[in-house]
Amino acid sequence: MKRNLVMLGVVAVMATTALLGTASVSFAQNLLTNGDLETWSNGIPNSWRWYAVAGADASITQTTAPGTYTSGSSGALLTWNSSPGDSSLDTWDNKNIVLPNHVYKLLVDARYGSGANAFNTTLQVCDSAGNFLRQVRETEGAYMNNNFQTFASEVTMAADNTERQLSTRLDSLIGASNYVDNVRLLDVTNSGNRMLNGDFENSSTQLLNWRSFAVGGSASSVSISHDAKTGSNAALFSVTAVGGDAGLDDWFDPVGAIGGETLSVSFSAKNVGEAGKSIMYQLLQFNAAGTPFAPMNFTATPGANGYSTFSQTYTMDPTAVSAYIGFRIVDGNGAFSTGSFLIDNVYMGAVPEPGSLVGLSFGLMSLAGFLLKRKA
Ligand SMILES: [Ca+2]
Ligand SMILES: [Ca+2]
Repeated sequence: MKRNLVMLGVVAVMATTALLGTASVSFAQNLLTNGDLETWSNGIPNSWRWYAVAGADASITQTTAPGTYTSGSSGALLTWNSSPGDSSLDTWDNKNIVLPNHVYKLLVDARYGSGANAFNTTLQVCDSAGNFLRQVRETEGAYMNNNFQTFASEVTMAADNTERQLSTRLDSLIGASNYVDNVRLLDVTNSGNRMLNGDFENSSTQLLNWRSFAVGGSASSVSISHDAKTGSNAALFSVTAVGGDAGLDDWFDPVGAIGGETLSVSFSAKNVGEAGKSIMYQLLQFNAAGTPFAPMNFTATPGANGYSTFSQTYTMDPTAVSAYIGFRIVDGNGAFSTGSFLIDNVYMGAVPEPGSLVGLSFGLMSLAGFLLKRKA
């Protein structure tokens, strides 16, 4: 989960589903054939390629025992013994045709098997003839444990016609084995949440791609709470000492953005600490060189009795390729402060998060700005 990869145009999001009021949202469909690893032939999941070359000592096994898969009735155990060579489970022979200026999100369920803590997911970007151009590679080894977690990444295709195919690749390449299942490649350009793990449901114990930080004498903590707005998990973010900046953000994996588009941004939060404190949330976009544009700061003041939802629209510069959101805690004067908040359902996408469509379906477009005030 490295920022330089993101600057190449990485993005990811969870698919959302909803049918609310008179508005319907089309769900992003899995573009992968047999992404759930249910059908196999000759020891290989159909539509996938397994290869081990140049001396690589690696193997793949269909798994059906409880706890070794997350969808249907089977998954795969991928084993890489320490050796030279190259090996992976991938879709190189069955690449997905993709569209220019579209954002694609990869989701992979994986858990530790044995050996080293090493596991990588890669989106390989190819031209229309299938020639390799570049890749977005996420190293997830540090997050692996004995429970399945969902690892996410994202890529934005170039605006011209040069990038037209994607291959999905899973590997570790060193002495490690991992269980994998339920691999999904979603087009999140026009629907779906582009945030990676915006609902904090991808792991019951870790924040995964979220970053928490405290500098200049500040102290903060972040953990998974089960007092959630939706699903089972939310982020509990607390600042216990103030000296400099402290925040919770998606710095390592900002969402993929398309120049000139307007993104819908929303999140839910609850004050579980000192009264009178607010969340300052910052929106920031970057160009292809990784240069940030001027940040936009907004203040939200959730109450202590239940979650409140805040939303905003965010228009991209014509040269922007990614968009960031970060949360800080401030006092009534807008200064960095101690405090404690639960945050859930962080959403950035081309259309409002499905829950907001109730308002849209009745013409209440003013949802954006609801309970928000622009910080001077
Ligand atoms: Ca499965
Ligand atoms: Ca949640």
